[in-house]
Amino acid sequence: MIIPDFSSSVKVASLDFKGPEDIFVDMKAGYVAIVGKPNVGKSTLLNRLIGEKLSIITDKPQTTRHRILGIWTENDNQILFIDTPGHFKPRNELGKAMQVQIKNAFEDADLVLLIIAPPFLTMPELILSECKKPIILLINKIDLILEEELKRIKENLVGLPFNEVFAISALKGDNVDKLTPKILEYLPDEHPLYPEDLLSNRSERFFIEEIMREKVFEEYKQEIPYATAVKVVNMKDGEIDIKIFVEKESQEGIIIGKGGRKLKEVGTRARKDIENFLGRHVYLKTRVSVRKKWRKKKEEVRRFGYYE
Ligand SMILES: Nc1nc2c(ncn2[C@@H]2O[C@H](COP(=O)(O)OP(=O)(O)OP(=O)(O)O)[C@@H](O)[C@H]2O)c(=O)[nH]1
Ligand SMILES: [Mg+2]
Repeated sequence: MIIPDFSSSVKVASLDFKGPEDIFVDMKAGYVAIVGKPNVGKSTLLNRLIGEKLSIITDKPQTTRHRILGIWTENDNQILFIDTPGHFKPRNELGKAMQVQIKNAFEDADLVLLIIAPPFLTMPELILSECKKPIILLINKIDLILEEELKRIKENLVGLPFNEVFAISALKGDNVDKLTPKILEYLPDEHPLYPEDLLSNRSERFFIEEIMREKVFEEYKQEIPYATAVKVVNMKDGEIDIKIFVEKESQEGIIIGKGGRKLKEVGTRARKDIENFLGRHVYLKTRVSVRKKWRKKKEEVRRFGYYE
């Protein structure tokens, strides 16, 4: 990762230099955490703000498991959006790790975007009590909310500690363009922290694993997506070895399907998206492996990279 060194340009400007606060007076940069319950549209919003698919999106809750940085840069201003897992009560070590990611995102953030959306239009009390940063409330999925209902929701917000409220549709784009100018008002005077052409700090490997996980979430039902973790075990000369980990032998069978047909189908769909993402052809080799009750074991959860 390259972080630009601005020290030489500061020296050039030293004739008019009055104090440290003058240095970056025309520049804004900072971290903005996107938080809310599962499935409210956090990742959809991140992707729309950045204009690229960085975070995977499915119609199932608890899709996102990591903090995912999306870098927005315009006219020397930089917003570092952090997509987070949904806020829920954890039932295993994976769930706990996901909740730690939210806590860390809060700590890093200069501003929080708290999203609510139907059918979860109640306030996530826990987030409100834990968050000490300015909060912009986003009422998402307005394409699914009747005008009357929206009016009622807004009336119920009186007295709650929000700095701003926007009603948006992350999916359709309604009002999303109004967010960035408002967000910049809450960020410190600071120079860009990342090169302006960078969109994320995540590796190719990470995105490949996430694309495969998205296909697993889309293709399998019930407990299977949740019991699955994906790792790229090798990447060389256009050949990618991927391992899909599950918790039980019975799940291994379901993933593979009769005669290996299901896994082949999932692999093909993942390969197409991976090729699209990388902009080149790849050969994908996918295997399935059992890691008994990995979600209950802190060490396993850590090994899969969910504690960062
Ligand atoms: N109708 C409608 N659907 C939306 C909107 N925003 C997101 N969705 C849908 O809501 C579902 C969940 O979206 P995600 O972006 O994955 O939600 P999330 O909050 O990141 O979910 P987790 O990662 O599981 O916490 C997907 O099916 C999206 O297409 C919206 O503005 N309108
Ligand atoms: Mg998400």
